Amino acid sequence: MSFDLFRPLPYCPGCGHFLITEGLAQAVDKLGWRAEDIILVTDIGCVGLADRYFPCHTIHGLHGRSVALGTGIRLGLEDDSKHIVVLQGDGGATIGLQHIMEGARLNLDLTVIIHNNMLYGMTGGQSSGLTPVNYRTTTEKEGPSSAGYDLPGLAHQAGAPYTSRVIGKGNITDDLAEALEIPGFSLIEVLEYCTSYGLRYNPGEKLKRILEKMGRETGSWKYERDDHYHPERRAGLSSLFDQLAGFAGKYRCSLENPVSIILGGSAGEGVQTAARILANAGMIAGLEVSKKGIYPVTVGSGFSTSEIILSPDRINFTGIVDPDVVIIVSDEGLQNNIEVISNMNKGLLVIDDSLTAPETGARVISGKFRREAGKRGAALCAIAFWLRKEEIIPVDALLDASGVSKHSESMVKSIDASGNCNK
Ligand SMILES: Cc1ncc(C[n+]2csc(CCOP(=O)(O)OP(=O)(O)O)c2C)c(N)n1
Ligand code: SF4
Ligand SMILES: [Mg+2]
Repeated sequence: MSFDLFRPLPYCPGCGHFLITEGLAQAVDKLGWRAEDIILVTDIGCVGLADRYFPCHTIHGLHGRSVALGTGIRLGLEDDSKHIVVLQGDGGATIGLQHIMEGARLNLDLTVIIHNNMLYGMTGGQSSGLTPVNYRTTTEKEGPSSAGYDLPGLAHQAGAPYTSRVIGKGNITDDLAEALEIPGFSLIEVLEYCTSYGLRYNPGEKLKRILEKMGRETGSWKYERDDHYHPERRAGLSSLFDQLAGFAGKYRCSLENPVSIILGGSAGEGVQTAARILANAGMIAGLEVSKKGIYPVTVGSGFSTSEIILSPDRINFTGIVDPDVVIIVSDEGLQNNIEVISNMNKGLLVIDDSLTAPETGARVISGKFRREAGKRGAALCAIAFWLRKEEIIPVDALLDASGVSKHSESMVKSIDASGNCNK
């Protein structure tokens, strides 16, 4: 099976990240891994642009925390046949160094691919903890005076069964495949250029020469370890999912096809909570459910949107391109979703009556959600209003799901208010 990248890739011309991204796809092909068995975790930086080009599970986290995320996935996954691959820059590796050391020490089954272009590419070429002595950067015109970390060396010392360093030139597919294949923790550092900053400030510098000046070598370093973490070690511990187990299938639901819902409102107005309650209600009605939250990093201001899928069958793709239902309870939610609504040529738009629905091919119903349930209750009220009309799942399931919340009383009021929302 061919593991085709989506193209074109987003990097600047000549960027070393091309070689690694292409090489990784080829290495996966070489190993015969299936896309659904790969979980790609990407760090912040230009390195993190890669995830949307890989046709597998991807997670993009905070700067320096990709190894921590990979660790969480490994520890939480029952299925240890999944391959967790972390893509991180030298900047991310500096910020999250301890996570790498812990992964190596505990011998977690992860592969970390360090894109070492020796500086912070995405933010304009600042020095990182891996910048070599005298390698010129935006922040150090003559380059640092102290040596950057020897990452493969440190991870090796911490107990990694496999670490390696390669120069990002030619074809590195086999080097990547070797690191990927290792059971347990592996780290491969690829030394490469950021053409926009690294080469601009250090014209003519050769990667091989840089390495020589550092007194470091390419190669691989190994330990024999057969103690990598296995999910069986968790036997006897409870999982957060256990808390949901008792609810499953409590209500009957006759849904035959998946329903995708976009809920849009304002931050701080209970949108994500309402979406979670709908998702939980779906689960206690015996459905498969996915829920995503989309909001600005400021969290407490701006829009807040959630995407929920309710399905009688397994959900393989959690994206929503063409929603069946869009529920909008504030102007910020409307503006954030206006393009999706305008592109709808079927489905349903449920919108607060204080707002003007844009041109859309969807059927439009408006209701007095903000007036009846207040700004904090409007999202849940609108969901209940929709459920009463379409009977996708019983409103009782929504009430049940609200009952476990610490604000259950006000939530039940919001759901009850949905009976009075007709204009
Ligand atoms: C904790 C934190 N600090 C700083 C930033 C700002 N930031 C975003 S990308 C970036 C540089 C990334 O450099 P690197 O990890 O080497 O990746 P590259 O862009 O070189 O691929 C920085 C500093 C951030 N997002 N989070
Ligand atoms: S800024 Fe540097 S690291 Fe980022 S894509 Fe361009 S060349 Fe690559
Ligand atoms: Mg970098």
